[in-house]
Amino acid sequence: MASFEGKFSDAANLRLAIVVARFNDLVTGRLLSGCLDCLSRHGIDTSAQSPQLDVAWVPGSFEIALVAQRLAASGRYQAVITLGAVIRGDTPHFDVVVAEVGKGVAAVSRDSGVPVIFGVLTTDTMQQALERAGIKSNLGWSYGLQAIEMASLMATLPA
Ligand code: INI
Repeated sequence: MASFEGKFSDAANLRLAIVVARFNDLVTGRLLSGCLDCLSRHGIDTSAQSPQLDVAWVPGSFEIALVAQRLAASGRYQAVITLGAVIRGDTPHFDVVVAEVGKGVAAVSRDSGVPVIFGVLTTDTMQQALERAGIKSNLGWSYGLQAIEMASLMATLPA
């Protein structure tokens, strides 16, 4: 029996990309900070000159999947992390944005074979979003960890 699992110890060799939405940047900026903290503490160079990490900013969560698709298709990254915040109270088209980004990110990951981490918060209120972006915990940190785990796991699976 083969057993496959990702490791967190070889992250220093990874090349990752993050796609982050500017909409609700009070939230997404905090998610990005938490994510970078996780990556840095696992040995990834997160400096502005880093050869290991690229960050792409998009206007809103609706645009995340398109840019994630381009990055995943480039073959340069072992994982792509998406960060966004869609807040029901802010928009009558909440459901449209959520459906687009959710289905879009899943399709990009499946079609490209590159793990694309779904780090888009969907909440009813700004308070709930902020609680998940640093006031209580910072899910950006978890998304970084999940990217490292998935990149490592994919490298161990049969071709
Ligand atoms: N984008 C978000 O990331 N979060 C939101 O809550 C949101 N609201 O409220 O509308 C939002 N809208 C912008 C959308 O993602 C696109 O950028 C825009 O429609 C242009 O295509």
